[in-house]
Amino acid sequence: TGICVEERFVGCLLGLAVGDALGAHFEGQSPDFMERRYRSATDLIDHPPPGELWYTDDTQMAIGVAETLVACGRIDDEVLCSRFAANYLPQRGYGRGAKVVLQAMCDGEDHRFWAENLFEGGSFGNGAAMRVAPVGLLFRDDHDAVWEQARQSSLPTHIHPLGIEGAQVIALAVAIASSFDQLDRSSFFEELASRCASVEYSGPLRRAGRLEDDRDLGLFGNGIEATASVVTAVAAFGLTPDSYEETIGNAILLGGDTDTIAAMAGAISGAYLGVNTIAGHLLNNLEDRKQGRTYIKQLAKNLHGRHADA
Ligand code: F2R
Ligand code: MG
Ligand code: MG
Ligand code: MG
Repeated sequence: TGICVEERFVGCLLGLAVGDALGAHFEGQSPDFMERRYRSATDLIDHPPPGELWYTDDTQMAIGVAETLVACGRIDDEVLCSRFAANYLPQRGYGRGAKVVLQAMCDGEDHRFWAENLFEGGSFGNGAAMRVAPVGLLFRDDHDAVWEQARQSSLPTHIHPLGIEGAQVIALAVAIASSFDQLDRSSFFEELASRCASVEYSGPLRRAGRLEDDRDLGLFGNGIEATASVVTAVAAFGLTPDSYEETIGNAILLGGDTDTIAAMAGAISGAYLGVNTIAGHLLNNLEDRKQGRTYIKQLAKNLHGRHADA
């Protein structure tokens, strides 16, 4: 098909934002509610809630990661924290712990103390995975670098090994997806699984590689913990790699952490299929003030410029 690399960078970041913003309408709903409201993924995509699509913390923090990579060519902890603080808007809807850590960053306080102590062993929320896609794009040609830079991008807020590994899985999925015209599904899942140190990811990733039926997607979870949403997002992409719409639609129909699962699945799908795959009626409805659609598109192009220079 020959999708150019810049289209993939733009598709990834806008695919993340559109998945987040559409999913945000349903965050916290039960699977039963979703099933009663929509007949299928296509039904949901064809009949989105009316009005502008507003993105949430997932996109806002992914913007901070991308800005850092454009400015530094890698994750610089100080720059990343200053971008997170500058972009912090509580009304975007952040995780309970993330809010405390980010407020401390804004106030110039010891945010590391909170990242280490709010939860036993640190956070394994999906907040590091939801924002990591730009890392997978910039380092797509070096999978060891993807793995290490994804870890670095997690540390300001998520130091629990399962929070970090969730981010590493999503970043690598983006890197691989952005590199192929014709994805080999079994080697995709096998590479992801074999990189993982935790059985919490490697086992489900291998099962996801054999998934046939979208009705089984929910078995991988729909929760706010990385272990209950990262594999689900990758599995949603793996089921329908040739359709961005079905991928995010199936992710959102699961209920639960819909914005985040659709953001992660949408980023992988957009990196594989390119920006032209995203339905116009969704993309054109994405908010476009300040750091909206136009800004995100330019940010993706600048990130691609960084990649081309490397
Ligand atoms: N928070 C939300 N949505 C609900 C509220 C939105 C509402 N509309 C509003 O306006 O406030 N969504 C966003 O949060 C998720 C990402 O969360 P993140 O950044 O990982 O935050 P946190 O607090 O670090 O982790 C989330 C929760 O996971 C549980 N948890 C994490 N580590 C734990 C541990 N070691 N032990 C026990 N539990 C742990 C906690 O319940 C955390 O609060 C995304 O969905 C994003 O969209
Ligand atoms: Mg969110
Ligand atoms: Mg977070
Ligand atoms: Mg969420």
